Amino acid sequence: MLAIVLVCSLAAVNAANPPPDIRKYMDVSFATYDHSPLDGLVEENEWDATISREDLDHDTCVTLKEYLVVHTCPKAADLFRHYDHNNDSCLKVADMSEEFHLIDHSGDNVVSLQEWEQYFFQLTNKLFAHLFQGPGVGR
Ligand SMILES: *[C@@H]1O[C@H](CO)[C@@H](O)[C@H](O)[C@H]1NC(C)=O
Ligand SMILES: [Ca+2]
Ligand SMILES: [Ca+2]
Ligand SMILES: [Ca+2]
Repeated sequence: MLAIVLVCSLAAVNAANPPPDIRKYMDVSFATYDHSPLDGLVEENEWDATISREDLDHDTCVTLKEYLVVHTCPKAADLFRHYDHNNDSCLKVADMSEEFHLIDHSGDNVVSLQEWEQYFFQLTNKLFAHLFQGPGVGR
C-alpha cells in the first residue's frame, strides 16, 4: 500500500530532519491513488485496490510475510497490525474498507485531500512518535 510506504518514508525523513513540507508528501501520495476516476477525491475502489497488488499469491489474504516483501521500513510490522482491524493476521478488503471509513472523517464515502492529510499526519505521529522525540525521551 502506498500510504504505508508514504508513512515509512515520512518517518525516515523525519527521524533525520523534520521537513516543513510533509503536506507535499501527502499530496503526492493522494494523487497516485486518485485515478479511476480522476476527480480530486479518493473513492473506496481506488483505496481497496491496493490489496490485490500486494496479495502476491492471490489468495485474498495479504499476510505479514507478503507485506514485508513489499515494505521493508523498520515499522512495517506495526503498520501491518494497524491495518489489520480484525486481528486475523490477514489484510483483506474488509480491513481496507474499515480503514477507508476512518480516513473518511465526514462520512460521505469519499476521501478529500484535507481528510487524507489530516489522517495520515495523525497516523504518522502516532506510529513514529518515539522517532520524532529521539532516544531517551518519553518511553
Ligand atoms: C485487535 O487488537 C487490538 C490491540 O491488541 C485491540 O485493541 C482490538 O480491540 C482488537 N480488535 C479485534 C476486532 O479483536
Ligand atoms: Ca478518484
Ligand atoms: Ca496472500
Ligand atoms: Ca484482517
